[in-house]
Amino acid sequence: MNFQQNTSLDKVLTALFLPYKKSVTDVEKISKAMIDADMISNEDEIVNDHIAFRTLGVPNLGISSFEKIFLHYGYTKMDSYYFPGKKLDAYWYAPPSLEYPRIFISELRVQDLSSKMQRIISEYTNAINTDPIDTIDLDDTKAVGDFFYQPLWKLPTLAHFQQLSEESEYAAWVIYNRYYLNHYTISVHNLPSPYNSLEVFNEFLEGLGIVLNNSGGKIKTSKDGLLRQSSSVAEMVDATFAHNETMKISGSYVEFAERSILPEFEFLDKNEIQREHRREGFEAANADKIFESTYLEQTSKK
Ligand code: OOG
Ligand code: NI
Repeated sequence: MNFQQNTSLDKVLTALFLPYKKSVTDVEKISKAMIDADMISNEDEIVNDHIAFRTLGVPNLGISSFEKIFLHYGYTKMDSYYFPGKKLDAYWYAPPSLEYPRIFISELRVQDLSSKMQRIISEYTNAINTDPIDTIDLDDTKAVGDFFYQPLWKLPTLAHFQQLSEESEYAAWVIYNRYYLNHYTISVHNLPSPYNSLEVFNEFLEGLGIVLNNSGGKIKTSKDGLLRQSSSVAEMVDATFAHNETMKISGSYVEFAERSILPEFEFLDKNEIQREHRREGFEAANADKIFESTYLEQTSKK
């Protein structure tokens, strides 16, 4: 992450990253160990492949609302993905220039849940009659930064959180965590050898005590073999629900991506390789398993 506050987009990304880094202690643990192992000399040298957000697909919320922030900052909407089992839709967004991370935004298909779940969700969202994004000045980086962590609906009850979890752990996560940054992603291919291979980097992480998501295997590989991804299991956070009830629930996590050089650029010299020469985009089958980084089956391994 580059913390030079040069552009408005830098300011927004920094405002997003700092609360996330504070709550996900694995972030700093990994950066420090990477410095100690001479992979990088400071955290700013880590190339952030992408960041991800989760949303609820109801009127005035969801992707069509949330994406306005990043479209305003010059991002371009790219491919869509559909996850029938998890009842999710998603898009990825290409940044205005290559030094910025890609963005992955998913949305719960609330209309596909049981009517009981829909009733619980609407208890929180039905008071939202206009798009909350339209109330902020998108040029005001402070207002945008604050918006990500601002409550948009009342604090959920623990009972509702638990009921939602039974049908959709994603729904429960969003009802509590809202637009909290879900993960940032270390570009493993940019690291010095041998750490630029996900196998080696994962061993390094496990040596630090980082627990990896093993749903579908620790390394998720795209059909073309060129995009490989791993992730930590989410950090557990102390959540305070309505009526001051508390419970430890899943917060956010860290992802690790290795993008290989596209076959048409394999003739290039190593030092000529830029981001545009590597595999772009995302892969639905990889993403489907990465979502589970916040699911109980994974977090209970911690
Ligand atoms: C996003 C999971 C998908 C990827 O890179 O494919 C993903 C989430 O957990 O919200 O991050
Ligand atoms: Ni991701």
